[in-house]
Amino acid sequence: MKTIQIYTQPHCPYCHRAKALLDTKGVEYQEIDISTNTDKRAEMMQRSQRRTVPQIFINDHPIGGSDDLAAADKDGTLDSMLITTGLNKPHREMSPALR
Ligand SMILES: N[C@@H](CCC(=O)N[C@@H](CS)C(=O)NCC(=O)O)C(=O)O
Repeated sequence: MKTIQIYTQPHCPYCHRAKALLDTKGVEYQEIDISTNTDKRAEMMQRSQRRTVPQIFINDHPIGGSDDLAAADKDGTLDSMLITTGLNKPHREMSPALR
């Protein structure tokens, strides 16, 4: 399944910034709060080889943190990745009224 995953903690400004950027793209993402889940924290560190939040993955590909996501947005890499993966178009059931 094509997914965007973001590991976060509450009260983390970088996490809020990264999620706000993803929200501007209109994409859906899975948020994984590691604040109360040591298994998920270990999973994040193992996958990213980093210990800070947020950590973002697009189709299992490690993007990095909020600054990395912003840099990828600025240079166009993020948009290309979302288009290539088809993640820029969330599949939603069309309302019968619109069919
Ligand atoms: N440059 C990183 C900074 C991330 C960062 O500093 N996150 C804080 C929480 S807001 C953190 O994980 N601090 C714990 C630590 O530094 O070990 C980014 O853009 O994601």
